[in-house]
Amino acid sequence: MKFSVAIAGENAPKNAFVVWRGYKGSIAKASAYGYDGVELALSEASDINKADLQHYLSKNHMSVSCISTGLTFAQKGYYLSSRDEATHNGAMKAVTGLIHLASEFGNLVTLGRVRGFVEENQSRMEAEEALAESLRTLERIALDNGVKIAIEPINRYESNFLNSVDEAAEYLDRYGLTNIGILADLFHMNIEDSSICGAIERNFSRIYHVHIADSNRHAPGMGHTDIKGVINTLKRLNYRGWLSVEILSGNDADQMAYRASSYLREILNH
Ligand code: LER
Ligand code: MN
Repeated sequence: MKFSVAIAGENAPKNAFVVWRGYKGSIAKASAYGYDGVELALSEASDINKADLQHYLSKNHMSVSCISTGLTFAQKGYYLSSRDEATHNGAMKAVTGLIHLASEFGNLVTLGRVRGFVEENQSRMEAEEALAESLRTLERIALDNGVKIAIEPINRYESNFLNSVDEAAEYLDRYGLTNIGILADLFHMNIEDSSICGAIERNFSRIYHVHIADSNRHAPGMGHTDIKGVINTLKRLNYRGWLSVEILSGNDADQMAYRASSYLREILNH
């Protein structure tokens, strides 16, 4: 199993949920701290210079685990299920650009809050259908480009729509979105799923990516989530995807990132 850590560009806004900022320094540091790759949080493809990115990756023998779209929502305010044309079109355009970028870097795009939510005066069914229609188009673009898409269930305090892994899997099944997978974030799962290992096992064919954080959203090993149990379940199921560290980094991001990678390496080596 390979590990990555979430990073963004130097100028990413404060609400970018990443451990480090600045591609050059973050990629070098991630490599030095024992990670195999980086997860890139981008708002749109033009956030990054592809030649520079390739150079930093090659120099440090690193890969991209996935491209995450949290900033498309957090920075630009775009989301797929929106009834507002400009907001919806902005999301479609940004995600399409990120799918093209992912065809060269990581081959996976994850959709968290950019999925959207149930708006005021909108029924759940309307939000579900609007998202499904967007996903159908994106699914086709992704397939044509050899890229996978995973939606991320997000806990109830951050979103009113698709909170648990079981719920997201049921939604994808119901709308026939067979080529779309799930990003299982252990922090959200600890709040929403009846059993983290149970939900992973039940929906394993859909699990394309894992965000790893402990119950308090600090480095794995610092809370009470059974991280070892989760990793052993993933190992037993022959999980081939990435474990990507997406944590609150506290006052010392370097120390937290180092702690996370050494704890994970220790578990995987035993
Ligand atoms: C994004 O991956 C995530 O987990 C969210 O909680 C960030 O708002
Ligand atoms: Mn996450």
